[in-house]
Amino acid sequence: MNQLFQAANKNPHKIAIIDHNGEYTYSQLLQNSTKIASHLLENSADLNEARVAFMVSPGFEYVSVQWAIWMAGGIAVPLCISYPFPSLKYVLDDTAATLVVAGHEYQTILDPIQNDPSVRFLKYSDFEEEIEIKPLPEIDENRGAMILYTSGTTSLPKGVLTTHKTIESQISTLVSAWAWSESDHTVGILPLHHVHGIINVMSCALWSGASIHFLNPFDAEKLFQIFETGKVNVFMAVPTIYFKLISAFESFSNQRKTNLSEILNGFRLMVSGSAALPVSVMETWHKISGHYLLERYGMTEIGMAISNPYKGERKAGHIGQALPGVEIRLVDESNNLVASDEPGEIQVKGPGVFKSYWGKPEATIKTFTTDGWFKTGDIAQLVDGYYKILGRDSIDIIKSGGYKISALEIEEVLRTNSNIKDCGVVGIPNPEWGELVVAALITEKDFNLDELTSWLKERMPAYKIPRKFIQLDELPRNAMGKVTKNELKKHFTT
Ligand code: MCA
Ligand code: AMP
Repeated sequence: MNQLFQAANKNPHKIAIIDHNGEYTYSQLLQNSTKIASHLLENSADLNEARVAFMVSPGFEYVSVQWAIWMAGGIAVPLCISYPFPSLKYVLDDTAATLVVAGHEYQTILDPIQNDPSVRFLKYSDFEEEIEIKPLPEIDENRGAMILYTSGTTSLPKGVLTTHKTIESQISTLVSAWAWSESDHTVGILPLHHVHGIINVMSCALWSGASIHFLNPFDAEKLFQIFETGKVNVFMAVPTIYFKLISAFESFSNQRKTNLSEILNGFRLMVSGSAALPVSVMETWHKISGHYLLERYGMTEIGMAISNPYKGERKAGHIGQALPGVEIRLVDESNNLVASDEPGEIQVKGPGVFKSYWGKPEATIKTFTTDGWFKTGDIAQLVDGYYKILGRDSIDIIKSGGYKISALEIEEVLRTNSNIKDCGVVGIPNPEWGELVVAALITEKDFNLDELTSWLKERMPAYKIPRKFIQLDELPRNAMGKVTKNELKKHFTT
């Protein structure tokens, strides 16, 4: 990640990060990261791709630890700060993380692994101790750098391994396509265990010598107050956040609305992605801010692949064209190219594509064609030179609040409840969340649904928990006995 650190060196006195503790320059960031790298290295010269899981506050602490892991030759495994322990444990076990870093807010939840002999457990406060700065290892750009977890068509999330080179390519492509510069000032509100928050917002800003103001957790009122300081000029979010911002904006006084609209109008760039941007949201946001949101398309496995133009027409309901350096093709079920106006699966090739699913060689092989195209599972059509997403090939993948959620994963957890005999989870359209996760249950007779949500909260993050439950006598099935999810969805719309 040398280019990222070199860029930081160019602007030593510039403010890199603003968070709940204060402001930090690029020089402070580099110094702190180097010091933490020495702590991580301890007696070794190179972490040699050891997985370092870290659960620290979004802001200066997060970036310092992430950069330190990269400097010391480890693979960064960011843990979601809202996960309950079983979800964290899954990631720790799956990556076989040998180092775990905990910010002080997260020490209690990680308590159960403090005495695990296979793990070196470090508190963020340990890094405050003085240490002799150690020489940093030379890191080949093809070495592993990060593992992010993504849900898919299998029941358990898969770790997506990217290299230093992949990440640099993902960042530099966006920096140039969206004209990032050191005069930019953005806000970090997205979770830092996914590409959108890590690459598109945080790393692009830092690569460019810009400033990033972290706000955690997301809060529409607090975000508008940051906008009202007049410093922000670049903003990126998922459609749900734009929906929430519109609702908040509508409750403001006319004077505040006028003032905010003027401020928003002065932004250089506003981007939406991670899920389909409803045309109505795009239009309402345009009325508020004067901006047509730049919608783009990406995936954990590929970074960003398709984008509406920075300069040029941004089409509502469309994701744009291939980004420079990214090859895109649309194919049918036999991997043959479709006719130019026909729908097909998006397949991607390019330097931003991930290396492998961590520890899952068969899944990795299955997700690429024999000639090296990554199969996204998203169906699109090229309409007047702009790609348009039509849907996904699997009904078991749900997008809610910008998060990708596996229906199968939730079903598997539900089935471990002794009162649930069977279940079916689906996503139903919802204007705020994109899709809402809902579940049909076949339960024991006296089962009390009220306690189910708190039971689930101990087992999965809030965003995966079904928001509606219905009880059925049986699930709709086809002749083969498979649950027909399209039929099941109808039970929630009536
Ligand atoms: C939370 N709640 C929900 C959901 N999530 N209700 C329905 N559906 C959901 N999905 C409920 C909570 O349980 C709670 O309810 C209430 O909403 C507030 O919860 P909270 O967690 O505070 O929600 P929030 O902070 O308002 O969260 C909304 C959010 C968040 C900020 C939009 O979902 C978010 O950060 N999404 C971004 C995800 C993301 O970055 N995805 C990128 C991955 P109660 O009060 O009743 O308990 S995709 C990616 O990286 C690719 C590469 C790409 O293309 O970008
Ligand atoms: P994730 O695996 O969490 O990285 O989510 C990637 C998925 O999000 C893609 O495969 C798409 O299904 C979806 N996605 C991302 N951007 C968009 C977009 N602009 N429009 C529609 N779907 C999108």
